[in-house]
Amino acid sequence: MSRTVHLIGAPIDTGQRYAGCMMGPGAYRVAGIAAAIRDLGHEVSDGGDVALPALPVVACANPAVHSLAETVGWTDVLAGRVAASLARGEMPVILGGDHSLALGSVSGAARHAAAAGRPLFLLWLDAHSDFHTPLTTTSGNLHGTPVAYIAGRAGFDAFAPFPAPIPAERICLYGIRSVDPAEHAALLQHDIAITDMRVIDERGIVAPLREFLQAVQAAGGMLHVSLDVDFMDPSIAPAVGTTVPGGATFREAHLVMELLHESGLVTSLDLVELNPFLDERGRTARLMVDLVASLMGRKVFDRPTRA
Ligand code: HAR
Ligand code: MN
Ligand code: MN
Ligand code: MN
Repeated sequence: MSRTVHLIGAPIDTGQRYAGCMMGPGAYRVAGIAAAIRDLGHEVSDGGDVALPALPVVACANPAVHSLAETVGWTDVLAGRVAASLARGEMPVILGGDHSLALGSVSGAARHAAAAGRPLFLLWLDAHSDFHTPLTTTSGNLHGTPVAYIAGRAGFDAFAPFPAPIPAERICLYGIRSVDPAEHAALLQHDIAITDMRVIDERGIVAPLREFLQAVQAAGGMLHVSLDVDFMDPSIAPAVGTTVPGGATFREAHLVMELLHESGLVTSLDLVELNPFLDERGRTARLMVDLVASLMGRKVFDRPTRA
């Protein structure tokens, strides 16, 4: 199926403390993301990079939190851009930028899904659960909070209320291997299914994902995929500030993307946490572009689609 893909650059690095994610959109463009998608028969437009609006005046009771006003500003502008792209019938692909951008991109997807009367599902491919609220984070890094915002947890007073919070059973955290104690307690209360690396080791990378995709399909849902560079093992994806050993291998990551392609269900995509300043001769940027190509239909050998 041929798609119309809309690239949205999100040069955001205020969600954490390593400078460099702001160069992510440029690195994806240099690595040839538009051509890679176009070569697969899709249309691609590039909306350029979003700009930070005038900062709102906001406050948070947790003194550890930093860059709150910037994060609220990015969230507002990205939500609008993603919702507008979906309303045009496009598949928005957000070129990050750290994971705080998902506060905005998923807000935009949720706003559109609510208007379209369709349930929104979320696949979170990440080493981290990102389930802190601004009140529970000890690092103060808001890239560790988007899943909590999306699930409708309290503590996000500085932000616009999340449009139609996603119920726990429509959220799938995949590849998880770093969860803080406060996140762990909250996840248990929210009953979100966690496919952590232990589950993937036991069951393989395919079975849990197929189950989730079948649920999306059965509900006629939209599917937002948020791909964090640290979903992959740092040995193949070193360009990230928060490396955690034991991540997905090269083939596991591609297989996830190939299954997503076959499902035909993905309606929007984030590429997050790439820090080109930490890369080795562009290999992580090129891996991410190749993964996007797999998600958009690149195959080594084109056999008829499996039943
Ligand atoms: N849980 C830790 C914190 O809140 C680490 C969060 C890291 N998040 C990302 N995105 N790198 O997944 O600081
Ligand atoms: Mn993340
Ligand atoms: Mn992560
Ligand atoms: Mn709940």
